[in-house]
Amino acid sequence: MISKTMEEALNQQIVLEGYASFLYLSMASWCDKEGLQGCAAFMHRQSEEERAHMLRIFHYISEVDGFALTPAIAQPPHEFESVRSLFESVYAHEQKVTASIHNLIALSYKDNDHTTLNFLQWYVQEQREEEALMRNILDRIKLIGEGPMSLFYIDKEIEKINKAQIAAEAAEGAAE
Ligand code: OFO
Repeated sequence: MISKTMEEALNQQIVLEGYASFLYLSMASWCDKEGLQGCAAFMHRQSEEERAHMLRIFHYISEVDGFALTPAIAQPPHEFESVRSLFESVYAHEQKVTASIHNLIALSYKDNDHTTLNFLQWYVQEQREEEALMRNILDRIKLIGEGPMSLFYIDKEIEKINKAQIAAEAAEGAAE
């Protein structure tokens, strides 16, 4: 059984993860419109991942006898200045999610709630990996540069990263 405060805080995290899922879906659509197929595929996969993150919390709340709420999601932006600014927004959003997970952890300690503390460890690792991935992408975009010719190479690079992510996830799934 979790505290009422924890239940509310976890429901807020559902909102954040759900927003991330829609934000990345919106980004996938923009990438498609710009002819960036590699980036679009990357964003579609990220969007699915965020939905899975949201559902993981949703199920957890029910499991510990709380009341999980479907989130009201604000419409995310659908226009982006450039690929670089798009990935900068992703990185900023991931940092926000990390801070929110850390606040949930602080609340778990305050509540002496070891069950939720244990549940949240998965998210700590996930956020570390996500932030590192986004920093890596931004570094590559900076290296390639952003002229009109660069977009093709950026897109190829993101496509490569996306395929590597899919392969890593498949390997992880097979090991489980
Ligand atoms: Fe679930 O917020 Fe990103 O990973």
